[in-house]
This record gives sequence, C-alpha cells and structure tokens, in this order.
Amino acid sequence: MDCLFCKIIAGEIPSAKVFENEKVFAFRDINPQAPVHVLIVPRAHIACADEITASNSEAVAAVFEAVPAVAAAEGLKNGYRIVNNCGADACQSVKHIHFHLLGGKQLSEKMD
Ligand code: DGP
Repeated sequence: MDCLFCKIIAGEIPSAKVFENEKVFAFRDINPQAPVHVLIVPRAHIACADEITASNSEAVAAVFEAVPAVAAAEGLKNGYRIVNNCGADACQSVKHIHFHLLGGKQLSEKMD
C-alpha cells in the first residue's frame, strides 16, 4: 500500500518520533501550526474517521489512551487541542487516520 504514514511508521521515511507503543506511533508534524504539533496515528491503516468500525476501533482507542502520555512528555500542562480531519471538506491530505495534538500556546477559539 502506498501510504506515507505507513512508511513513516515502518521507518522507511524518517520522522521525529515522540512516542510509540504496540499500537500507536506519534511524531512531529513537518509543518507545525503550534509550538507543539504532534501527529498521533494508529499503526493499523485506517484511511479516515469514516472507516472506523467495531472491528478496528480499538486502534483509535489506543491513540486516545496514548494522548495523556504524549501531552505530558510535551509539557502541555495548560491544555491542548486534538484535531482530526476527515475527507475533502476538512482538507485531509494524508489518507491514514491521524490526530493532530496542538498546544504550547493559547489556541484560537475558532476551529474552522
Ligand atoms: P491533514 O491535513 O489532517 O491530512 O494533515 C496531514 C499532516 O501531515 C499535515 O499537517 C502535514 C503532515 N505531513 C505531511 N507529510 C509529512 C511528512 O512526510 N512528515 C511529517 N512529519 N509530517 C507530514
């Protein structure tokens, strides 16, 4: 499968890793939009939120179970935002589900 994030998870494309476990890989976004901008992704390939099912949702749960550890490691004591883009209207550019963890500054109230 020709998937950029599968290649990053496999180490075929370098990334700045910040966390990994059996089910989850997290690395710095190449185009950070906040002082902390980490992408947290399941190792399992799920294209987008539209493809979450009862049989693969444990991979998504594992992402959220990793969030507190990633946020703590990044020093996000005052909060953070988690964003998932799904599909064209949301400008999803990489078709491997990923969750943007943004923080390290006061974020905008606007989310669109
Ligand atoms: P989205 O628009 O939600 O699909 O976000 C995709 C993000 O992936 C975007 O913020 C930039 C990031 N990105 C794209 N290519 C690479 C890459 O090769 N390495 C890293 N670290 N991030 C990438």
